Amino acid sequence: MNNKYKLLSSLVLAILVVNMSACSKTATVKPTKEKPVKYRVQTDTKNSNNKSKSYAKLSESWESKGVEEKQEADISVIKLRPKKKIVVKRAVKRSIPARHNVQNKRRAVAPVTKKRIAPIRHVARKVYQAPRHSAPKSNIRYASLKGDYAHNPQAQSFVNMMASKHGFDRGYLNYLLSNTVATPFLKRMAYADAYGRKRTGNKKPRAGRWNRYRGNFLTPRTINKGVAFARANRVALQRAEDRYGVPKEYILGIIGVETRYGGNVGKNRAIDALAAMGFNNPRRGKYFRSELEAYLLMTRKERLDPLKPMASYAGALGLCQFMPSNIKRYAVDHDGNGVINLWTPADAIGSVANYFKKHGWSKGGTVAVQANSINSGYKTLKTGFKSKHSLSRLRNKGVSARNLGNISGKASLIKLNTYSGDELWLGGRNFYVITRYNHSSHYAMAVHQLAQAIKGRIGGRAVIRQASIDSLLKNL
Ligand SMILES: [Ca+2]
Repeated sequence: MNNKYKLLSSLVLAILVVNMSACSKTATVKPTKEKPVKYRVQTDTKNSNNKSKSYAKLSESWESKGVEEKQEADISVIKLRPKKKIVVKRAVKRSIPARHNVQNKRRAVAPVTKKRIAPIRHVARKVYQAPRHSAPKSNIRYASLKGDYAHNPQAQSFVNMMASKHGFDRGYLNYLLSNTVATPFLKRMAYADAYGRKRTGNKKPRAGRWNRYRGNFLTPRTINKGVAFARANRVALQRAEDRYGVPKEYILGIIGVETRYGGNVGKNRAIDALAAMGFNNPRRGKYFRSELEAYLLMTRKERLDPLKPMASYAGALGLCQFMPSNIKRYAVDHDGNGVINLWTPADAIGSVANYFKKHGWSKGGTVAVQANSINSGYKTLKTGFKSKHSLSRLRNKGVSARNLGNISGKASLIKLNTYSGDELWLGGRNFYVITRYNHSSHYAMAVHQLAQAIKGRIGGRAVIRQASIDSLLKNL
Protein backbone atom coordinates (compact mmCIF):
# COMPACT_ATOMS: atom_id res chain seq x y z
CA MET A 1 0.00 0.00 0.00
CA ASN A 2 2.80 2.26 0.90
CA ASN A 3 4.43 1.65 -2.46
CA LYS A 4 1.16 2.28 -4.29
CA TYR A 5 0.61 5.47 -2.32
CA LYS A 6 4.15 6.59 -3.12
CA LEU A 7 3.69 5.87 -6.86
CA LEU A 8 0.42 7.77 -6.96
CA SER A 9 1.88 10.78 -5.17
CA SER A 10 4.90 10.85 -7.50
CA LEU A 11 2.61 10.67 -10.55
CA VAL A 12 0.54 13.55 -9.22
CA LEU A 13 3.71 15.56 -8.61
CA ALA A 14 5.04 14.79 -12.08
CA ILE A 15 1.75 15.89 -13.70
CA LEU A 16 1.82 19.11 -11.68
CA VAL A 17 5.40 19.86 -12.69
CA VAL A 18 4.62 19.19 -16.38
CA ASN A 19 1.57 21.48 -16.22
CA MET A 20 3.55 24.23 -14.54
CA SER A 21 6.32 24.06 -17.09
CA ALA A 22 3.80 24.08 -19.95
CA CYS A 23 2.10 27.12 -18.49
CA SER A 24 5.38 28.97 -17.98
CA LYS A 25 6.56 28.31 -21.57
CA THR A 26 3.51 29.94 -23.09
CA ALA A 27 3.39 32.91 -20.70
CA THR A 28 4.05 36.34 -22.15
CA VAL A 29 4.70 39.78 -20.77
CA LYS A 30 1.81 42.11 -21.35
CA PRO A 31 2.77 45.35 -23.06
CA THR A 32 2.98 48.41 -20.89
CA LYS A 33 3.38 52.09 -21.67
CA GLU A 34 7.12 51.96 -21.22
CA LYS A 35 7.68 48.52 -22.76
CA PRO A 36 5.09 47.97 -25.44
CA VAL A 37 6.89 44.91 -26.79
CA LYS A 38 5.82 41.37 -25.95
CA TYR A 39 8.60 39.28 -24.55
CA ARG A 40 8.69 35.59 -24.92
CA VAL A 41 9.28 33.88 -21.60
CA GLN A 42 11.52 30.90 -21.16
CA THR A 43 12.78 29.04 -18.17
CA ASP A 44 16.38 28.17 -17.70
CA THR A 45 17.51 25.76 -15.07
CA LYS A 46 21.24 25.91 -15.68
CA ASN A 47 22.32 29.38 -14.59
CA SER A 48 20.18 29.96 -11.60
CA ASN A 49 22.66 32.41 -10.01
CA ASN A 50 22.88 34.57 -13.12
CA LYS A 51 19.13 34.45 -13.41
CA SER A 52 18.61 35.74 -9.91
CA LYS A 53 21.15 38.56 -10.42
CA SER A 54 19.66 39.55 -13.74
CA TYR A 55 16.18 39.38 -12.37
CA ALA A 56 17.20 41.63 -9.49
CA LYS A 57 18.61 44.18 -11.91
CA LEU A 58 15.55 44.01 -14.11
CA SER A 59 13.17 44.39 -11.23
CA GLU A 60 15.10 47.42 -9.97
CA SER A 61 15.01 49.11 -13.34
CA TRP A 62 11.32 48.38 -13.77
CA GLU A 63 10.55 49.67 -10.32
CA SER A 64 12.23 52.93 -11.23
CA LYS A 65 10.05 53.13 -14.33
CA GLY A 66 6.88 52.34 -12.38
CA VAL A 67 6.06 49.08 -14.13
CA GLU A 68 3.54 47.08 -12.10
CA GLU A 69 3.60 43.86 -13.98
CA LYS A 70 7.20 43.02 -13.19
CA GLN A 71 6.07 39.88 -11.44
CA GLU A 72 4.89 38.46 -14.71
CA ALA A 73 8.27 38.99 -16.31
CA ASP A 74 10.65 36.11 -16.33
CA ILE A 75 14.40 36.11 -16.23
CA SER A 76 14.49 34.66 -19.72
CA VAL A 77 13.58 38.15 -20.96
CA ILE A 78 17.21 39.05 -20.22
CA LYS A 79 18.33 36.14 -22.30
CA LEU A 80 16.44 37.41 -25.29
CA ARG A 81 18.25 40.73 -25.23
CA PRO A 82 21.72 39.39 -25.96
CA LYS A 83 20.22 37.43 -28.83
CA LYS A 84 18.80 40.62 -30.21
CA LYS A 85 22.16 42.36 -29.82
CA ILE A 86 23.97 39.56 -31.58
CA VAL A 87 21.60 39.88 -34.49
CA VAL A 88 22.32 43.61 -34.70
CA LYS A 89 26.08 43.02 -34.59
CA ARG A 90 25.87 40.46 -37.36
CA ALA A 91 23.93 42.89 -39.46
CA VAL A 92 26.66 45.52 -38.99
CA LYS A 93 29.39 43.03 -39.78
CA ARG A 94 27.64 41.99 -42.95
CA SER A 95 26.94 45.51 -44.07
CA ILE A 96 30.56 46.81 -44.00
CA PRO A 97 32.14 44.37 -46.41
CA ALA A 98 29.05 44.46 -48.56
CA ARG A 99 29.35 48.23 -48.91
CA HIS A 100 33.04 47.96 -49.74
CA ASN A 101 32.37 45.37 -52.35
CA VAL A 102 29.83 47.59 -54.01
CA GLN A 103 32.29 50.49 -54.03
CA ASN A 104 35.07 48.34 -55.43
CA LYS A 105 32.80 47.05 -58.14
CA ARG A 106 31.81 50.59 -59.00
CA ARG A 107 35.46 51.61 -59.21
CA ALA A 108 36.32 48.65 -61.35
CA VAL A 109 33.63 49.32 -63.91
CA ALA A 110 33.95 53.13 -63.87
CA PRO A 111 34.84 54.32 -67.39
CA VAL A 112 38.11 56.21 -67.84
CA THR A 113 37.17 59.77 -68.64
CA LYS A 114 39.31 62.26 -70.50
CA LYS A 115 39.79 64.25 -67.30
CA ARG A 116 41.84 61.43 -65.82
CA ILE A 117 44.67 61.94 -68.33
CA ALA A 118 47.27 64.27 -66.82
CA PRO A 119 47.63 67.12 -69.31
CA ILE A 120 51.21 68.10 -68.40
CA ARG A 121 52.66 64.63 -68.86
CA HIS A 122 50.74 64.32 -72.07
CA VAL A 123 52.28 67.51 -73.39
CA ALA A 124 55.77 66.52 -72.27
CA ARG A 125 55.57 63.20 -74.11
CA LYS A 126 54.22 64.87 -77.17
CA VAL A 127 57.09 67.32 -77.23
CA TYR A 128 59.67 64.62 -76.63
CA GLN A 129 58.53 63.05 -79.88
CA ALA A 130 59.81 66.27 -81.51
CA PRO A 131 57.85 68.94 -83.36
CA ARG A 132 57.19 68.23 -87.01
CA HIS A 133 59.25 69.87 -89.68
CA SER A 134 56.76 71.22 -92.16
CA ALA A 135 55.83 74.55 -93.64
CA PRO A 136 54.28 76.73 -90.90
CA LYS A 137 51.02 78.54 -91.50
CA SER A 138 52.73 81.68 -92.74
CA ASN A 139 49.83 82.52 -95.03
CA ILE A 140 47.78 83.88 -92.12
CA ARG A 141 47.97 87.67 -91.78
CA TYR A 142 46.80 90.01 -89.05
CA ALA A 143 46.51 93.72 -89.77
CA SER A 144 47.63 94.68 -86.27
CA LEU A 145 48.72 93.24 -82.95
CA LYS A 146 45.99 91.76 -80.77
CA GLY A 147 45.93 89.81 -77.54
CA ASP A 148 48.30 90.24 -74.59
CA TYR A 149 50.86 92.34 -76.52
CA ALA A 150 48.39 94.54 -78.42
CA HIS A 151 49.52 97.72 -76.69
CA ASN A 152 53.11 96.79 -75.93
CA PRO A 153 55.48 99.28 -77.66
CA GLN A 154 58.42 96.84 -77.44
CA ALA A 155 56.40 94.16 -79.22
CA GLN A 156 55.48 96.63 -81.96
CA SER A 157 59.09 97.73 -82.45
CA PHE A 158 60.13 94.05 -82.47
CA VAL A 159 57.74 93.39 -85.36
CA ASN A 160 59.19 96.37 -87.24
CA MET A 161 62.76 95.19 -86.62
CA MET A 162 62.07 91.61 -87.78
CA ALA A 163 60.35 92.88 -90.91
CA SER A 164 63.08 95.34 -91.88
CA LYS A 165 66.13 93.28 -90.79
CA HIS A 166 65.09 89.73 -91.76
CA GLY A 167 62.33 90.25 -94.29
CA PHE A 168 59.52 88.75 -92.20
CA ASP A 169 55.99 89.61 -93.23
CA ARG A 170 54.46 92.11 -90.77
CA GLY A 171 51.03 90.53 -91.00
CA TYR A 172 52.49 87.09 -90.19
CA LEU A 173 54.45 88.48 -87.20
CA ASN A 174 51.27 90.21 -86.01
CA TYR A 175 49.50 86.87 -86.22
CA LEU A 176 52.27 85.13 -84.22
CA LEU A 177 52.50 87.71 -81.44
CA SER A 178 48.71 88.05 -81.27
CA ASN A 179 48.57 84.34 -80.51
CA THR A 180 51.36 84.59 -77.93
CA VAL A 181 50.09 84.35 -74.38
CA ALA A 182 51.61 86.03 -71.33
CA THR A 183 50.57 83.55 -68.65
CA PRO A 184 50.62 84.66 -64.99
CA PHE A 185 53.43 82.16 -64.33
CA LEU A 186 55.62 83.54 -67.11
CA LYS A 187 55.00 87.13 -66.03
CA ARG A 188 55.95 86.16 -62.49
CA MET A 189 59.16 84.55 -63.75
CA ALA A 190 60.00 87.63 -65.80
CA TYR A 191 59.46 89.83 -62.76
CA ALA A 192 61.65 87.56 -60.61
CA ASP A 193 64.39 87.61 -63.26
CA ALA A 194 64.28 91.40 -63.39
CA TYR A 195 64.12 92.20 -59.71
CA GLY A 196 65.43 89.04 -58.05
CA ARG A 197 64.12 87.43 -54.92
CA LYS A 198 63.50 89.42 -51.80
CA ARG A 199 65.99 88.61 -49.07
CA THR A 200 64.73 88.80 -45.56
CA GLY A 201 67.30 89.96 -43.01
CA ASN A 202 70.88 88.79 -42.86
CA LYS A 203 70.16 85.17 -42.20
CA LYS A 204 73.06 82.79 -42.50
CA PRO A 205 72.50 80.24 -45.28
CA ARG A 206 71.52 76.82 -43.93
CA ALA A 207 74.08 74.03 -43.92
CA GLY A 208 73.81 71.21 -46.46
CA ARG A 209 73.31 73.30 -49.61
CA TRP A 210 75.24 70.81 -51.73
CA ASN A 211 73.39 67.81 -50.24
CA ARG A 212 70.07 69.35 -51.17
CA TYR A 213 71.19 70.28 -54.69
CA ARG A 214 72.76 66.88 -55.32
CA GLY A 215 69.60 65.15 -54.11
CA ASN A 216 67.70 66.62 -57.07
CA PHE A 217 69.82 64.80 -59.64
CA LEU A 218 71.75 61.88 -58.15
CA THR A 219 68.74 59.63 -57.71
CA PRO A 220 68.43 55.93 -58.66
CA ARG A 221 65.59 56.84 -61.01
CA THR A 222 67.68 59.37 -62.94
CA ILE A 223 70.69 57.05 -63.06
CA ASN A 224 68.52 54.18 -64.35
CA LYS A 225 67.04 56.44 -66.98
CA GLY A 226 70.56 57.49 -67.97
CA VAL A 227 71.64 53.87 -68.37
CA ALA A 228 68.55 53.11 -70.48
CA PHE A 229 69.15 56.22 -72.58
CA ALA A 230 72.80 55.23 -73.06
CA ARG A 231 71.88 51.75 -74.24
CA ALA A 232 69.18 53.09 -76.58
CA ASN A 233 71.57 55.63 -78.14
CA ARG A 234 74.83 53.73 -78.01
CA VAL A 235 75.76 54.43 -81.65
CA ALA A 236 75.06 58.18 -81.49
CA LEU A 237 77.02 58.50 -78.23
CA GLN A 238 80.04 56.61 -79.55
CA ARG A 239 80.06 58.67 -82.73
CA ALA A 240 79.93 61.89 -80.69
CA GLU A 241 82.78 60.70 -78.46
CA ASP A 242 84.90 59.79 -81.46
CA ARG A 243 84.13 63.00 -83.36
CA TYR A 244 84.35 65.58 -80.55
CA GLY A 245 86.51 63.86 -77.93
CA VAL A 246 83.92 64.23 -75.16
CA PRO A 247 83.32 61.07 -73.10
CA LYS A 248 79.78 59.79 -73.51
CA GLU A 249 79.10 59.84 -69.76
CA TYR A 250 79.48 63.65 -69.64
CA ILE A 251 77.04 64.06 -72.53
CA LEU A 252 74.66 61.81 -70.56
CA GLY A 253 75.31 63.86 -67.41
CA ILE A 254 74.24 67.09 -69.14
CA ILE A 255 71.06 65.64 -70.71
CA GLY A 256 70.18 64.02 -67.36
CA VAL A 257 70.56 67.19 -65.32
CA GLU A 258 68.86 69.36 -67.95
CA THR A 259 65.76 67.31 -68.81
CA ARG A 260 66.01 63.89 -67.09
CA TYR A 261 66.58 62.35 -70.55
CA GLY A 262 63.55 63.97 -72.10
CA GLY A 263 61.20 63.61 -69.16
CA ASN A 264 61.05 67.34 -68.58
CA VAL A 265 61.62 69.44 -71.68
CA GLY A 266 59.49 72.34 -70.46
CA LYS A 267 55.82 73.06 -69.97
CA ASN A 268 55.59 76.40 -71.76
CA ARG A 269 55.41 77.26 -75.42
CA ALA A 270 58.79 78.64 -76.45
CA ILE A 271 57.28 81.74 -78.05
CA ASP A 272 55.25 82.50 -74.89
CA ALA A 273 58.33 82.15 -72.65
CA LEU A 274 60.65 84.24 -74.82
CA ALA A 275 58.06 86.97 -75.40
CA ALA A 276 57.20 87.20 -71.67
CA MET A 277 60.89 87.51 -70.80
CA GLY A 278 61.57 89.91 -73.67
CA PHE A 279 58.61 92.27 -73.27
CA ASN A 280 58.12 92.19 -69.47
CA ASN A 281 61.70 92.18 -68.22
CA PRO A 282 63.29 95.63 -67.82
CA ARG A 283 66.67 94.21 -66.76
CA ARG A 284 67.34 91.52 -69.38
CA GLY A 285 64.59 92.21 -71.91
CA LYS A 286 67.08 93.07 -74.65
CA TYR A 287 68.82 89.70 -74.32
CA PHE A 288 65.55 87.75 -74.45
CA ARG A 289 64.29 89.76 -77.44
CA SER A 290 67.48 88.75 -79.25
CA GLU A 291 66.73 85.13 -78.28
CA LEU A 292 63.18 85.53 -79.65
CA GLU A 293 64.71 86.85 -82.85
CA ALA A 294 67.03 83.80 -83.05
CA TYR A 295 64.09 81.51 -82.31
CA LEU A 296 61.97 82.86 -85.17
CA LEU A 297 64.95 82.59 -87.53
CA MET A 298 65.58 79.01 -86.42
CA THR A 299 61.96 77.95 -86.88
CA ARG A 300 61.91 79.54 -90.35
CA LYS A 301 65.12 77.74 -91.30
CA GLU A 302 64.06 74.36 -89.88
CA ARG A 303 60.45 74.72 -91.17
CA LEU A 304 58.87 74.55 -87.73
CA ASP A 305 55.64 76.20 -86.66
CA PRO A 306 56.83 78.79 -84.07
CA LEU A 307 53.66 78.29 -82.03
CA LYS A 308 54.33 74.59 -81.43
CA PRO A 309 57.69 73.85 -79.69
CA MET A 310 57.79 73.75 -75.92
CA ALA A 311 60.53 75.18 -73.72
CA SER A 312 61.53 76.05 -70.18
CA TYR A 313 60.25 79.31 -68.70
CA ALA A 314 63.46 80.97 -69.96
CA GLY A 315 63.03 79.62 -73.49
CA ALA A 316 65.60 76.77 -73.44
CA LEU A 317 64.81 74.16 -76.08
CA GLY A 318 65.16 70.43 -76.61
CA LEU A 319 66.67 67.55 -74.63
CA CYS A 320 69.83 69.57 -74.05
CA GLN A 321 68.00 72.87 -73.32
CA PHE A 322 69.83 75.13 -75.75
CA MET A 323 68.87 78.76 -75.98
CA PRO A 324 67.88 79.67 -79.56
CA SER A 325 71.11 81.63 -80.20
CA ASN A 326 73.15 78.59 -79.13
CA ILE A 327 71.24 76.40 -81.57
CA LYS A 328 72.58 78.57 -84.37
CA ARG A 329 76.14 78.47 -83.00
CA TYR A 330 76.56 74.96 -81.63
CA ALA A 331 73.71 72.61 -82.60
CA VAL A 332 74.54 69.92 -85.17
CA ASP A 333 72.58 67.49 -87.30
CA HIS A 334 74.15 64.44 -85.68
CA ASP A 335 71.86 61.83 -87.25
CA GLY A 336 72.32 63.32 -90.73
CA ASN A 337 68.65 63.58 -91.66
CA GLY A 338 69.05 67.11 -92.98
CA VAL A 339 67.44 69.03 -90.13
CA ILE A 340 68.52 70.01 -86.63
CA ASN A 341 65.98 68.84 -84.10
CA LEU A 342 67.10 68.99 -80.47
CA TRP A 343 64.03 67.04 -79.33
CA THR A 344 65.57 63.95 -80.95
CA PRO A 345 68.25 62.17 -78.87
CA ALA A 346 70.87 61.93 -81.63
CA ASP A 347 70.92 65.64 -82.48
CA ALA A 348 70.90 66.57 -78.78
CA ILE A 349 73.86 64.24 -78.09
CA GLY A 350 75.94 65.61 -80.96
CA SER A 351 75.09 69.21 -80.06
CA VAL A 352 76.18 68.82 -76.41
CA ALA A 353 79.49 67.28 -77.50
CA ASN A 354 80.04 70.03 -80.08
CA TYR A 355 79.23 72.68 -77.46
CA PHE A 356 81.89 71.29 -75.13
CA LYS A 357 84.46 71.00 -77.89
CA LYS A 358 83.86 74.60 -78.99
CA HIS A 359 84.35 75.73 -75.39
CA GLY A 360 87.73 74.06 -75.09
CA TRP A 361 87.11 70.52 -73.85
CA SER A 362 90.45 68.78 -73.37
CA LYS A 363 90.28 65.19 -74.62
CA GLY A 364 91.22 62.80 -71.82
CA GLY A 365 91.39 65.62 -69.29
CA THR A 366 90.37 65.07 -65.68
CA VAL A 367 87.22 66.92 -64.68
CA ALA A 368 87.42 66.89 -60.88
CA VAL A 369 89.04 64.96 -58.01
CA GLN A 370 88.15 64.99 -54.35
CA ALA A 371 90.67 66.68 -52.06
CA ASN A 372 91.54 66.61 -48.36
CA SER A 373 92.75 69.30 -46.02
CA ILE A 374 94.86 68.78 -42.95
CA ASN A 375 93.98 72.18 -41.48
CA SER A 376 91.76 75.18 -42.12
CA GLY A 377 94.36 76.92 -44.32
CA TYR A 378 92.11 76.55 -47.38
CA LYS A 379 89.68 79.08 -45.84
CA THR A 380 92.00 81.89 -46.85
CA LEU A 381 91.90 80.80 -50.50
CA LYS A 382 89.42 81.90 -53.13
CA THR A 383 87.06 79.08 -54.08
CA GLY A 384 84.73 78.38 -56.99
CA PHE A 385 85.06 77.39 -60.63
CA LYS A 386 86.70 80.71 -61.48
CA SER A 387 89.49 80.27 -58.90
CA LYS A 388 92.90 79.08 -60.05
CA HIS A 389 95.61 77.89 -57.69
CA SER A 390 98.92 76.21 -58.35
CA LEU A 391 99.23 72.74 -56.85
CA SER A 392 102.21 73.87 -54.74
CA ARG A 393 100.19 76.74 -53.23
CA LEU A 394 97.34 74.36 -52.44
CA ARG A 395 99.81 71.99 -50.80
CA ASN A 396 101.18 74.82 -48.66
CA LYS A 397 97.65 75.53 -47.44
CA GLY A 398 97.19 71.90 -46.45
CA VAL A 399 95.09 70.83 -49.46
CA SER A 400 96.04 67.65 -51.24
CA ALA A 401 94.41 64.92 -53.35
CA ARG A 402 95.20 61.22 -53.30
CA ASN A 403 94.93 60.92 -57.09
CA LEU A 404 95.28 64.08 -59.17
CA GLY A 405 94.52 62.34 -62.46
CA ASN A 406 96.15 64.42 -65.16
CA ILE A 407 95.51 67.74 -63.41
CA SER A 408 98.79 69.63 -63.61
CA GLY A 409 99.75 73.22 -63.19
CA LYS A 410 96.69 75.01 -61.83
CA ALA A 411 93.37 73.82 -60.49
CA SER A 412 90.15 75.34 -59.23
CA LEU A 413 89.37 74.84 -55.55
CA ILE A 414 85.73 73.82 -55.20
CA LYS A 415 84.18 74.05 -51.75
CA LEU A 416 80.85 72.30 -51.25
CA ASN A 417 78.75 73.02 -48.21
CA THR A 418 77.47 69.78 -46.69
CA TYR A 419 75.67 68.86 -43.47
CA SER A 420 78.96 67.58 -42.06
CA GLY A 421 81.13 70.55 -43.03
CA ASP A 422 83.04 71.59 -46.14
CA GLU A 423 83.80 69.09 -48.90
CA LEU A 424 86.79 70.04 -51.06
CA TRP A 425 87.39 69.19 -54.71
CA LEU A 426 89.99 70.19 -57.27
CA GLY A 427 88.55 71.09 -60.67
CA GLY A 428 90.51 70.73 -63.87
CA ARG A 429 90.11 72.51 -67.21
CA ASN A 430 87.11 70.39 -68.20
CA PHE A 431 85.30 71.29 -64.97
CA TYR A 432 85.41 74.91 -66.09
CA VAL A 433 84.15 73.89 -69.56
CA ILE A 434 81.08 72.28 -67.99
CA THR A 435 80.33 75.56 -66.20
CA ARG A 436 80.04 77.20 -69.65
CA TYR A 437 76.74 75.36 -69.89
CA ASN A 438 75.55 76.80 -66.59
CA HIS A 439 77.73 79.13 -64.55
CA SER A 440 77.59 77.18 -61.30
CA SER A 441 80.01 74.94 -59.40
CA HIS A 442 77.07 72.94 -58.06
CA TYR A 443 75.78 72.38 -61.58
CA ALA A 444 79.14 71.18 -62.92
CA MET A 445 79.67 68.91 -59.90
CA ALA A 446 76.20 67.37 -60.33
CA VAL A 447 76.99 66.67 -64.00
CA HIS A 448 80.36 65.15 -63.01
CA GLN A 449 78.91 62.90 -60.32
CA LEU A 450 75.94 61.80 -62.44
CA ALA A 451 78.36 61.02 -65.27
CA GLN A 452 80.53 58.91 -62.97
CA ALA A 453 77.48 57.08 -61.58
CA ILE A 454 76.28 56.20 -65.09
CA LYS A 455 79.77 55.25 -66.24
CA GLY A 456 79.94 52.74 -63.41
CA ARG A 457 76.70 51.16 -64.62
CA ILE A 458 77.09 51.18 -68.39
CA GLY A 459 79.77 48.51 -68.30
CA GLY A 460 78.00 46.53 -65.56
CA ARG A 461 74.74 44.67 -65.33
CA ALA A 462 71.97 46.09 -67.48
CA VAL A 463 69.27 47.69 -65.41
CA ILE A 464 66.79 47.76 -68.27
CA ARG A 465 67.63 45.16 -70.90
CA GLN A 466 67.14 45.88 -74.58
CA ALA A 467 66.06 49.41 -73.88
CA SER A 468 64.69 50.98 -77.00
CA ILE A 469 63.46 54.48 -77.44
CA ASP A 470 59.86 53.22 -77.42
CA SER A 471 60.23 51.44 -74.09
CA LEU A 472 62.02 54.48 -72.72
CA LEU A 473 59.11 56.67 -73.71
CA LYS A 474 56.75 54.36 -71.86
CA ASN A 475 58.85 54.70 -68.73
CA LEU A 476 58.96 58.48 -68.88
CA1 LIG B 1 68.86 65.65 -87.32
